[in-house]
Amino acid sequence: MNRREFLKISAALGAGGAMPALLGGCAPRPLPGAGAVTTSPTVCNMCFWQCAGTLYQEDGQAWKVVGNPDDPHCDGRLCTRGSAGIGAYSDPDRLRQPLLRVSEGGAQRFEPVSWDAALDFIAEKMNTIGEQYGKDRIALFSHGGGGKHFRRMLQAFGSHAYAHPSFAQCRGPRETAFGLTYGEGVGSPDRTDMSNSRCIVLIGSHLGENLHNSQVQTLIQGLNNGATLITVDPRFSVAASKSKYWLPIKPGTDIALLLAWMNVLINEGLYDRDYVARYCSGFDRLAAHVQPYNPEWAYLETGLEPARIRETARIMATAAPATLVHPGRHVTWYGDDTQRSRAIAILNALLGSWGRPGGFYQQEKVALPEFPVPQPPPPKDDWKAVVQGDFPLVSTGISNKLVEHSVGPDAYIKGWFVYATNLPMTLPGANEQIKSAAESLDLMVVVDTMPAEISGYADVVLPECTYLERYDDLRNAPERTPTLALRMPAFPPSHETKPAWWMAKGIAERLGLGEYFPWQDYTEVLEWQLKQAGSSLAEMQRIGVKRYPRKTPVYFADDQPAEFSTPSGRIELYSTLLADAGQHPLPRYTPPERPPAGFYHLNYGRSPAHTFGRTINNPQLFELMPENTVWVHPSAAARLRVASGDYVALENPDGLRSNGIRVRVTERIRPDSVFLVHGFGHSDQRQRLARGVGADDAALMHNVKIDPIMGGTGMRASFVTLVKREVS
Ligand SMILES: Nc1nc2c(c(=O)[nH]1)N[C@H]1C(S)=C(S)[C@@H](COP(=O)(O)OP(=O)(O)OC[C@H]3O[C@@H](n4cnc5c(=O)[nH]c(N)nc54)[C@H](O)[C@@H]3O)O[C@H]1N2
Ligand SMILES: Nc1nc2c(c(=O)[nH]1)N[C@H]1C(S)=C(S)[C@@H](COP(=O)(O)OP(=O)(O)OC[C@H]3O[C@@H](n4cnc5c(=O)[nH]c(N)nc54)[C@H](O)[C@@H]3O)O[C@H]1N2
Ligand code: SF4
Ligand SMILES: [Mo]
Repeated sequence: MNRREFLKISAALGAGGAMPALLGGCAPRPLPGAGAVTTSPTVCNMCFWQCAGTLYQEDGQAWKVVGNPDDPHCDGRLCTRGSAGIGAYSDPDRLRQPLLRVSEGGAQRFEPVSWDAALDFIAEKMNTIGEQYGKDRIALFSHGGGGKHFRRMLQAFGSHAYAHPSFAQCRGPRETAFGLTYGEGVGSPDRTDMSNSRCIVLIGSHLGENLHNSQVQTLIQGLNNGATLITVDPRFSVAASKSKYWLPIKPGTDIALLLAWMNVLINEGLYDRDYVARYCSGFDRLAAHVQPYNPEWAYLETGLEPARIRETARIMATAAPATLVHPGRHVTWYGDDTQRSRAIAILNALLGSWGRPGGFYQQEKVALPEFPVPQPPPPKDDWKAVVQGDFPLVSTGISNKLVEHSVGPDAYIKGWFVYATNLPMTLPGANEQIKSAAESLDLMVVVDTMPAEISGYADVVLPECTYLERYDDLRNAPERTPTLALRMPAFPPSHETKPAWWMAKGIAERLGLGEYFPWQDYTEVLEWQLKQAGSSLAEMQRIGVKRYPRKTPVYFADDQPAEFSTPSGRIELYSTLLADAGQHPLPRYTPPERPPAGFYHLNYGRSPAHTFGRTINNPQLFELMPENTVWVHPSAAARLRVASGDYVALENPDGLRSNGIRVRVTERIRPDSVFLVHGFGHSDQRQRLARGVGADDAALMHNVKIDPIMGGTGMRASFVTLVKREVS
């Protein structure tokens, strides 16, 4: 028997009650506004944009959540998913109490246990791992603020290994590339100044479907002010439909286009000479490097007309420096992603847009000290040298490398804490590896609000209360206007759920590390911090969002030298760090693999109605979009003999098949590709709305390309075909 078999436990555990009623399962109420209304501030956690909002209750019942008008992340408006936050709170399938894996008579199952029993078990296992292998062998995977508390607890114990999927499965190549070029990354929220742009170039960023709130709003402001929109996307995206130029590029060939654009700007003398002379290094080498890559060469790679490439380059130059070539966000595509992101960073430098109005502005946070706690002891070992030594330019954890180093009896990593990330649907094609890791690990703790797939592998599942039921850290994101925002509980925690800080503190105390959590309640931390920032918890509970005056300029000042944290102190068009590391110091184009006969590029993206897989079971959002469809071009549909509405499975070249998914025949996708929205195809039976509906793109990925510079997982090099099936 497996040491840790995947438990598809019955819906009776961790969930309960009747089948969820749609629309949040709220009891019927009289007309809204007729009862006693109370409000409390919150920060939305339906995605990671973290918009500040206000939760309304009427006669003690959840009513609605709306945006805070003072908040620069949302400007008073929440998106579809944010407006459905109450559905996450009222979802009847939520985890309700701690669960412990038990074996009885050869069978494994989860047993609901008390918090004491769950935390005692974890502390005991950690100590055993510490004695047997060393205290540095437990890794944390985390996505979201609450992971911070587990990180502190693990560091105090001696374990520093840590990764979040928003690096190696998302923004890593971009942050690495901009870091190499400008000495700093783009950050979150992205520092794009689109409301002031005169030209905006979107390279696969499908803003409008990607619904990062203020970013979509500033794009619309830019367009209303007359900005020209150029969208490069193999699919006719929502953004493409708003564009003056849609460039339906052959998948995976963007670097060829970017090199050709640089070629035109340099050879026609359209780049910002003054900016380049003032701030950049390596221009001559770049100019020589791009000579072979003219638009005629790029045409053969990208399928885009040379005249179109020249015309769009000239439009960018005319609008510069108020031209934003958007850096994208989820950029782990073909494995050469740091090179593509470097090309985007360099193109922006040639246009002079970094630090200029309409390009990239400079962000500022509120000076908010951390609550004083002891420093953890220094790590015994350099875990990065063990786990990701092949990627010396990367200081962040690489989640896929941590998983690799958790498989087998000799693995370095012996225990996992997984906070708010559903690894089986997040790491591409990694299901077998996660299964093997689960078999070899001595401890797996999953902290989630929902019975996500990863919890099926856990020894212990810890149920967190939702964001509407807890305090978290103050939001202090870098912004145009430094701003603090408060998340506070509107409701007491449902069932036996608890906030992350409480769990981490409980484990630390059992390990004799209570001094790292020197408070009884997290409000003590918030109160102390707010006092340092000239506010108070009472004030923030009233206003939710507080703006502070800026201390630094929003853009580069013409009369002051700008400084860059690169080895040369300048914007590095030619990257000395890449050269020293044996990587290509100037952007290098690698032609992508093309699909084998009968197969199609597997393209995927977002829908405005959902965030990854985390909202599919949300009753309000499920009603809006209960399944994904696979987009197929009419010519491909004719070849495959499928029509809109047909029920098919997707099959990859290894013969792996998805759940059933419906076909949508549309001219909006190229004949060589199919497209689906990521996040569907849940298998855990405890998510009663989401289970079994739609297809999961992550499971189908068979050709994951590792970026040689930052180690991330390129997810766009996989292929699928369609297999007809009957409706089940
Ligand atoms: N195939 C494929 N893979 C992808 C992507 C893709 O498009 N396709 N996108 C990539 C990108 S851009 C990213 S950023 C990552 C995202 O990857 P993840 O962060 O893993 O995203 P989710 O799948 O939504 O998993 C989030 C988990 O957090 C839980 N959760 C939600 N709220 C809370 C909370 O308040 N507390 C706790 N403890 N848990 C909570 C949810 O129930 C869910 O199980 O995935 C990457 N992987
Ligand atoms: N509603 C909603 N919004 C979200 C999220 C969500 O889950 N739901 N997730 C958020 C997160 S964490 C992230 S990282 C972002 C991700 O959002 P983005 O960074 O905007 O987009 P990607 O997912 O990388 O790209 C999807 C687009 O790339 C196109 N594309 C595919 N292949 C190619 C190619 O070879 N070249 C070019 N030029 N384009 C190509 C696809 O057709 C699609 O339109 O979205 C964020 N916003
Ligand atoms: S963009 Fe939407 S889901 Fe994301 S934090 Fe803002 S309101 Fe919430
Ligand atoms: Mo992401």
